[in-house]
Amino acid sequence: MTKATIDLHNSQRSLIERLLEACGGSYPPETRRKYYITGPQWTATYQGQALFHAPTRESVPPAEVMHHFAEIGIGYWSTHDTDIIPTEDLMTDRQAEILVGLKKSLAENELRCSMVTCETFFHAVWSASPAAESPEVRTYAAERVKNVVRIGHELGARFAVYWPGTLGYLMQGVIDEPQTLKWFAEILNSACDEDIRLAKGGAGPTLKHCLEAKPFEPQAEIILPTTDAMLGFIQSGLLAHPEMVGVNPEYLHELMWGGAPRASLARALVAGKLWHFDVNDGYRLKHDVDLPVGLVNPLDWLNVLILLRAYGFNGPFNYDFKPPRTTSNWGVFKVSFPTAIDRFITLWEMAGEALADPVIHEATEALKSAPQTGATHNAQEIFEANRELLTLHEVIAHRLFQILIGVHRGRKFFVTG
Ligand code: GLO
Ligand code: MG
Ligand code: MG
Repeated sequence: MTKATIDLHNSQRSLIERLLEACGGSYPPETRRKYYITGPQWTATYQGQALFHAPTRESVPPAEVMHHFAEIGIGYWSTHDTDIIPTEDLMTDRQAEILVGLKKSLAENELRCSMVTCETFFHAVWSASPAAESPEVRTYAAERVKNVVRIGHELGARFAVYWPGTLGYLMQGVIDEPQTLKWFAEILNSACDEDIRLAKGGAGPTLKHCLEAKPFEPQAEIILPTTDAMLGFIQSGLLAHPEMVGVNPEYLHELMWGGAPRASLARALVAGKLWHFDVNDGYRLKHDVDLPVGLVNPLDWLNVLILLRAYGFNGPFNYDFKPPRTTSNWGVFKVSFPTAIDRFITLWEMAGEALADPVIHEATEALKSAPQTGATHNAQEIFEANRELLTLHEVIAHRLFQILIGVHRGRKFFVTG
């Protein structure tokens, strides 16, 4: 880079810093650290590439990512096995050396590893999925997930996540779905068995194993496309240790199939399986754009957080987003992560306000104490008794909008001209 380019970049950075400062509303690192926010290695190092896009950024090694996370106030780090260890070095002595270095970097940055996940979608070996027809692919997959469990214990993680992105097909009729599901379950059973073995050997409590669904991409059709499908799979009888397995819904993955993330989360909550949550944003029925939280659906996000606060969700919020490819390497840590966290904290606090809001409270209580007609067989009479009361639904929705834009705190808008 020439000196002129370096000067240009520095002046552009100053401009961005000045404008961010002018935005205000950011929280200090100590405040950010109070939330169970986990920063994935793969988000930080994402280079902006996609099927039709060349990379726009350099990759960022774990030690550097951890240093940035510590500065921002992100308390936890998560990783795929292959984000930190090249595929050819997995399960070798080199793996052990790399883990020693990572533990040192975690300690130096006062960071904790919250979650480990197995890459079972990128390498060519997974072209027919981890639960492929070839027994050797499946044996290798089982070794890989067992290894991830060992890495998890080594790094002090509490969660293991499995996103079986390639468990599906591009062309119809080419795989045997029930058989594939059985094979996939056997792989997960190996991970749980290994975990139990390690726990018995004194490695500490077993990990929480969380399944993550996504409706499509990279395959056209996915056999376990939604969080509901995962919940069904957990109870299918195929898993040897269903009590060790829960879900990691991802906000955008539920939108992608046209579902309501809040309702998906609610179903996982009542099943007692909502253990981990991937946070990001995007659009219904489009591909996995993984935008930073709150930039597309802030009202929906507010409502998601109201639900999670109301029902005491205490698991990690894992920042599984992709910093936009228009953002620079510098911008990933100066803009993407801090602003995404600050929007989350703001929405979390607003969710608290909504839960304490007297208007919403009174409206909700009034709906629940609707007049009792005693006419349990008369639809029209019951409807009439509720007719005016039900208008409260729209009042609640209006109030939530006001909370989102700050009117409830006296923010005013004037019509001019
Ligand atoms: C892809 C998924 C992916 C998983 C990750 C963790 O769309 O969201 O990022 O969350 O592999 O298992
Ligand atoms: Mg995800
Ligand atoms: Mg995703």
